[in-house]
Amino acid sequence: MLFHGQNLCSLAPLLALEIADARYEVRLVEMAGDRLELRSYNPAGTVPTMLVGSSVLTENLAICCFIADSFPHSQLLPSLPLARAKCLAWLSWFASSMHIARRRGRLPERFSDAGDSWESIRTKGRAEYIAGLVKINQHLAGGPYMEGRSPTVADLQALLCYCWALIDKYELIGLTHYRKFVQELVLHPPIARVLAMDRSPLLTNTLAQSHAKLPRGSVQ
Ligand SMILES: N[C@@H](CCC(=O)N[C@@H](CS)C(=O)NCC(=O)O)C(=O)O
Repeated sequence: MLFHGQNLCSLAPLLALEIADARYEVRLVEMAGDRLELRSYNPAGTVPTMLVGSSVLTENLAICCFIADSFPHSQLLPSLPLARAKCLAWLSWFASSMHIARRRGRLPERFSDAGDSWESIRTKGRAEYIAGLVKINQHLAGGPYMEGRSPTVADLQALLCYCWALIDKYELIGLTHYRKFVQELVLHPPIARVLAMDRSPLLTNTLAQSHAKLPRGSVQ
């Protein structure tokens, strides 16, 4: 079972489960609430958190790799060592750079107790996020995907970051390769199903709405 928060970073493993055609349950977490059930498994109360038998798995990178390795037919992680390492390099970069830049832009109080530094933390976080979007756009010029000829977990992270860019109202004009990549990915039926469940802004301006039916994973 996967604990997921709407339009949060748990979107990436949720997409991976649906693409892999896995049987799974998803527990939608109200992040503004007490998250008691989630905290009983993961005291930090963060998503994604995944229950695998009697084990509790945390950390986006680890969960995405676990899903990819559990369903090799999905090809969500390349099997050749170099391609796999490049994919992992992207995952690591997303986790340590993009996710943190977004947090600095939205929650500067997590980085300093000094209120007079928050505006500066926020501004720098947003600048780093937009620089990251530009880097992804440039990389995708050599597309069609972040790595290889079929979607991998690195592409799910790129999709997530575009979703956040829409939510956080970044200026996306000029990111033509990135936009084309997103418009193509959201047409994949498993991706469209999950985005519909999440009421994702990624669907608003795309053709993917017509592909969107609820995912097979039961939502509780
Ligand atoms: N290092 C963790 C970070 C997980 C994380 O912070 N998730 C956010 C949502 S994107 C969360 O649950 N935030 C709630 C909180 O920090 O209270 C990972 O990569 O999975």
